[in-house]
Amino acid sequence: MATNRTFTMLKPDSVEKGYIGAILEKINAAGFRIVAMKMTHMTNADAKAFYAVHSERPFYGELVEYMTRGPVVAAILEKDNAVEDFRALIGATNPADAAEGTIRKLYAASMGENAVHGSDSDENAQIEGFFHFSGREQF
Ligand code: FUP
Repeated sequence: MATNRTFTMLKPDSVEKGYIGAILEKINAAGFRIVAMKMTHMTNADAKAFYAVHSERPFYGELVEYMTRGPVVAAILEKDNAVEDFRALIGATNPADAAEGTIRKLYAASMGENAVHGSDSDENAQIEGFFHFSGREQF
């Protein structure tokens, strides 16, 4: 499996506010190829599993509630240095700390509702990609 890939979700707030097109434009303009993409509404069990690493954190319940309140757009993206470059494109977790021009600076409301997800390692990109897409959807 190629490691020049990352996984993203345009989170429920982005979908609700009509930002899907604008965010995909930023992703395309930054040179990412969209390998796979779907709109999907995560169940409670899905969100709990996806964010299991945060299960002991105080914000876990709110995070699961937010991520299940509406559909997300899940996608696998390809580019040299995809994980790091995509993290740079989206900006800091808290939009108040995000650099000018980043997706979170432009489109995120708060730390809790921060518009987009980006994998934090090649290993997690692969795990998260397979969470949402079968192998044959990842060409
Ligand atoms: P990121 O990798 O930037 O998406 O951020 P994390 O994996 O650290 O956190 C995952 C999600 O948990 C964030 F997108 C938002 C939420 N979160 C909070 O709501 N409060 C926090 O203090 C940290 C994260």
